[in-house]
Amino acid sequence: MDTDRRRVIEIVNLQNKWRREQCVNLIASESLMSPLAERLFVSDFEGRYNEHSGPERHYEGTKFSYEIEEICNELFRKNFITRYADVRPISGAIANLIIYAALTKPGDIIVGLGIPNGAHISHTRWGVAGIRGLKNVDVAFNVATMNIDVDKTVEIIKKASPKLVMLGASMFLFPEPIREIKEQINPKIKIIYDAAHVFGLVYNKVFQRPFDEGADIITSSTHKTFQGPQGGIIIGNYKLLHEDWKKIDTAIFPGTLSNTHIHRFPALAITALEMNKFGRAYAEQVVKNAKALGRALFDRGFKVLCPHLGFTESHQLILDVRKHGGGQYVAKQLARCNIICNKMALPQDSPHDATHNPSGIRLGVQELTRWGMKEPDMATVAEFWKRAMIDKEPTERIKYDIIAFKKKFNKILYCFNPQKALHELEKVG
Ligand code: DSN
Repeated sequence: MDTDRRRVIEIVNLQNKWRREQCVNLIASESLMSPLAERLFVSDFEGRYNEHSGPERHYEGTKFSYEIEEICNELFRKNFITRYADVRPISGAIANLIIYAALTKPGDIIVGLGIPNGAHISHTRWGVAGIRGLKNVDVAFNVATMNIDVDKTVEIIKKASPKLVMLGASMFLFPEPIREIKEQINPKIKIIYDAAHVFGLVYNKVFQRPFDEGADIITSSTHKTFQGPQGGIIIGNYKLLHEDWKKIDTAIFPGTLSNTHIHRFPALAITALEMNKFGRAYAEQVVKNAKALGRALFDRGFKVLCPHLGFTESHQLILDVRKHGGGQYVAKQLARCNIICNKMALPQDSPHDATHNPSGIRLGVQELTRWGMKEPDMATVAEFWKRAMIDKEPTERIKYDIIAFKKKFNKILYCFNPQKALHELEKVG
């Protein structure tokens, strides 16, 4: 028993030291909360319930739970200039399930990107869309631009008559043609924009403006480029009919969720407030860093997709690494050097290759940006890649240099001064 207890504590310490102090973290879906958000993540809210439909609450003891939830909702309503925001979904996939429960019936069709083109699993029959009994039809995808082919996709939508079009993706380099699609399809078909990967960029208005461009609803997680606690959110366009928002409210509770994990709301509110103050500079630097890393890897001989388009307009880069042994091999080899990233299926991969050793690697620079890295540091990261995958230097030597490199970046930026904020917290306490 004692051994297990010691090991649990040790594991947490090892994880903190390894991933925070010794690694170059490049997984595009991960995040790093600010010190203040992290400090507020654990509280009494952790063990409490606050089930409700609209204002009708089913438990007592919820006056502060209600207030913190409303502070969060209001921060997002203000940012997206709408009456409709709900932070209760506990993840991005659950946010999508809620939309399906509210706005579709089993047997309905949805159109999405499709797994080979980078769709999130929850937009497909293999994920929560399948649990709702939906059938997914894929858009037409232009591999040269890594984006949706509008004309062919409009044809597909007209033929399939879907209830919803699910935009947004897990492989997400460029703004999607929301406006062009919206203008050409039946206005009754709702466009849902799953912003999960780019939410921190969208929130700070450096990627695309989904509502201005015609999306009816945004679903998202709150923990990728928006570097808050893990969770989900649904935001409605101000033009959405109130009766549709009511259906979503009912689909949240009692439809899909019981408890809503209240303890994440203080951290979520702090992250939104930090984004309001520092987010624009952060988001702009994320995109600059992604482009700089793309250029630096390309110049060192790596096949980074879309050089003719500046590689990316988001936090992500996609590399075709077939000549280096495939995505699975490369990701594992880099991990031996403490460079953490993930394999990625590319549109041309067969289903077998996609799940075993796909052609691609996906990178995201949001965490490196948060640690204060800028464009010249991206060249250093690319050099580590080259040493690992082209020069094939011993992994231990590269790891040693990466640990030394990471030591220079030991403060989380684009957030409230933690000492000052925590001091204030003690006074408030
Ligand atoms: N599957 C995650 C990713 O894109 O990494 C998102 O849920």
